[in-house]
Amino acid sequence: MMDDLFVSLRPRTVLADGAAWLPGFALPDAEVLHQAIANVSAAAPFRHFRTRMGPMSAAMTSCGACGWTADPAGYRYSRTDPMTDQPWPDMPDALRHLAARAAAEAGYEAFDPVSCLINRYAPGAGMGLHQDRDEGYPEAPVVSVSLGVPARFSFGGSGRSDPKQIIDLLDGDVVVWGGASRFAWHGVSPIRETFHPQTGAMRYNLTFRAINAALFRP
Ligand SMILES: O=C(O)CCC(=O)C(=O)O
Repeated sequence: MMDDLFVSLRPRTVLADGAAWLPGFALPDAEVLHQAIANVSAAAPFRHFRTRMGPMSAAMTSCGACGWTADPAGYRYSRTDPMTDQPWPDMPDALRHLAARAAAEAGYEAFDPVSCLINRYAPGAGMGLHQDRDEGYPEAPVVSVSLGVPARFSFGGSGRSDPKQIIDLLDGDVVVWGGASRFAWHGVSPIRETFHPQTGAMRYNLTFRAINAALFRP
């Protein structure tokens, strides 16, 4: 009841051509999402990838046919987890269906993600401004699901210095960007120290992507 009231106070918002913010969209699936995160991270543990710039502040894991990895040589999507040399855990159907429903709600029918990157942010962790441009599938949107403590999300245009909208993403919020916004610059400010009953001090974010299979590496 309170959830319904809260969601109705934060209406669905078009952020830009092709981009939508769906407050609370994933709340009904929260239990399933938390269980999926626990199952995936039991098989493919969260880790802080080391890039040329040093360790990333968000811990990451993936599920699906390919996962996102980084090392000092660069970023890529790989079929196997470099930590275990095993394929990434399967993407649970409930996650795939949630992502497809959110995409459809934002106007993208038949979204079929093959990769789900799961980020875990402790207080102080964030993600610098970037574009998602290595997927080789510009016609498919990115679907991003927030869980746990709030995050300040910056969403700009396809030019790095374009003006940014700053939105506070809460538990269960979903942002979808595709079409004219597919290459929008976006980032997450350092997470503030606060508390959520299901995640403690943590924020989780799941990003679903369709990726051109020709770009998968072993
Ligand atoms: O955590 C978020 O809200 C965004 C995550 C993100 O931008 C990414 O994984 O590329």
